[in-house]
Amino acid sequence: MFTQFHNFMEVEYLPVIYPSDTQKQNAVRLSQKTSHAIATSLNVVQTSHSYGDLMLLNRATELKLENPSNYMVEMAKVASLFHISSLEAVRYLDTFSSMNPDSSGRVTLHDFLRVLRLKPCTLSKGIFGFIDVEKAGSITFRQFLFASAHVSAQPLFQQTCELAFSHCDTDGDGFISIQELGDVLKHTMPNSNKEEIQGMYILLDEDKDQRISKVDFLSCLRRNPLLIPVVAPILSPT
Ligand SMILES: [Ca+2]
Ligand SMILES: [Ca+2]
Repeated sequence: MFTQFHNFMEVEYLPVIYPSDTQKQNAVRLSQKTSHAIATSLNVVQTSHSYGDLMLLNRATELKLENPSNYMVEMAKVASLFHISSLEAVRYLDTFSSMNPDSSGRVTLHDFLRVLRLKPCTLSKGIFGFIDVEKAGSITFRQFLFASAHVSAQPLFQQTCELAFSHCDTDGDGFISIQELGDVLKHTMPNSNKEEIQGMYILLDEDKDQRISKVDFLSCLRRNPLLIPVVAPILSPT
């Protein structure tokens, strides 16, 4: 463009947008009205992309994912639906990226299970099926993010995680031993072998000090809320 002798451009002044009484109280509504006016003038669809999408795009590029634009999710909408921050969305992208998405940004059951240290069983396939709303046999980042954020946005999520910890720590010493974890997985993922239990143990031990504290446990579930049914079997009193 700058090698041309002449460049022509057109400037269109949009009408001034005045906030209504409601919009004076709510800046978000005013911004929606303004962005609608801009989108209409440009003859484009108004979307909910925000700076968070740029963060996701940049992270996808850093992670060398093919077609990084596959990982934009209209972050403003996601944030208002599930109250998650852009940083949390970027963390979910890091996890999703380790599931080896293909060039169209889709992840298979096999890679999903590998990263979450799950074995193929009724429960783990059910979790995947919960994300795979289109029943396509593979999931996108948007679906993974929506499902994870939906679970962690449940009002009782934090309380359920804390109860799950107490339930797992049967001897009450403040840590979950591999034996205690094995007892829980026996119910949720029957016939888990030593290696599979060890895999879940390593995943839950966030600070890698060879023991699962409550902090490890809660932090791992915050980052991987889809694991809650695996570590929280029946919490009702027996
Ligand atoms: Ca214990
Ligand atoms: Ca630990």
